[in-house]
Amino acid sequence: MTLEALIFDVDGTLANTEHYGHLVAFNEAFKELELDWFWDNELYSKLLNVTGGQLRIKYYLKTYRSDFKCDDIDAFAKKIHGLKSKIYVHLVNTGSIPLRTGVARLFSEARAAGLRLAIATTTTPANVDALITHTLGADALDWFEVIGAGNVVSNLKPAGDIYHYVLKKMNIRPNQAIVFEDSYNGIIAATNAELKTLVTVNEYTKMHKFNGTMVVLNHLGEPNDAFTVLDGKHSKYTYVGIDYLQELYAKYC
Ligand code: XBP
Ligand code: MG
Repeated sequence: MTLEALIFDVDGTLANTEHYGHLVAFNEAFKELELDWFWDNELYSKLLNVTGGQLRIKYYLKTYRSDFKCDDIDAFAKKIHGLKSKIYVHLVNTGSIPLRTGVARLFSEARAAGLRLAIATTTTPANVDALITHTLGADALDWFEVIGAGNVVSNLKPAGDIYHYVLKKMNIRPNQAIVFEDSYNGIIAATNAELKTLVTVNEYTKMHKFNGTMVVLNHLGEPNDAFTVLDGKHSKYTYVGIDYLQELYAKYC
């Protein structure tokens, strides 16, 4: 078997979307709807254990606002989420959310090497489209053979469904791909689909437990900005390029 494809999570992996995008947009939506709710970083870090914005809102209501009265919680969460998604896309389109270190370079190297690219995320599809086109260019969506996003599957991460969906669409086996993730839920999802992961942590996930991953890094690195290995074996490489991925692939996949 040879390395055929790279599959990327979006939130927290391609960009720090949670901090600069989702959290800001949730709070802005609460304000516009005149709700006296405010999610600070500490609370959001806990709420992130629940994937999917609508499920996160419902979890918050159940856990922290049990006094809140509402006839139809599902419809209310949907309304808040709809507004939040619009605000999020606006934030992306006004340049509030840059890509993380090494992401644009790796895409470019992977394309030059003929690797197939895909996305596997639980976020709303419009969010992915906005982030990719705003940060990488209008034609960049075409770089991805499959964009598995949102509720295209019924069970969000940590279920493996989104990864099974992407593998099926690409017609490849788990041992032909490497996954890029940032969170515990993401690792579990990929592992449930028998995929091997390279993790780049962020402020919300650096304390997560990552069992069974190939390597955990602080970011993908650049030729002039070395990554730090947080868990896993060191090698001669200091940034994630195709040669480093081939080394990991030969060792773990
Ligand atoms: C991302 C998520 C998403 C976003 C919000 O998880 O959990 O729910 O926080 O997106 P992952 P929506 O990175 O593992 O895919 O509000 O559009 O659901
Ligand atoms: Mg993520």
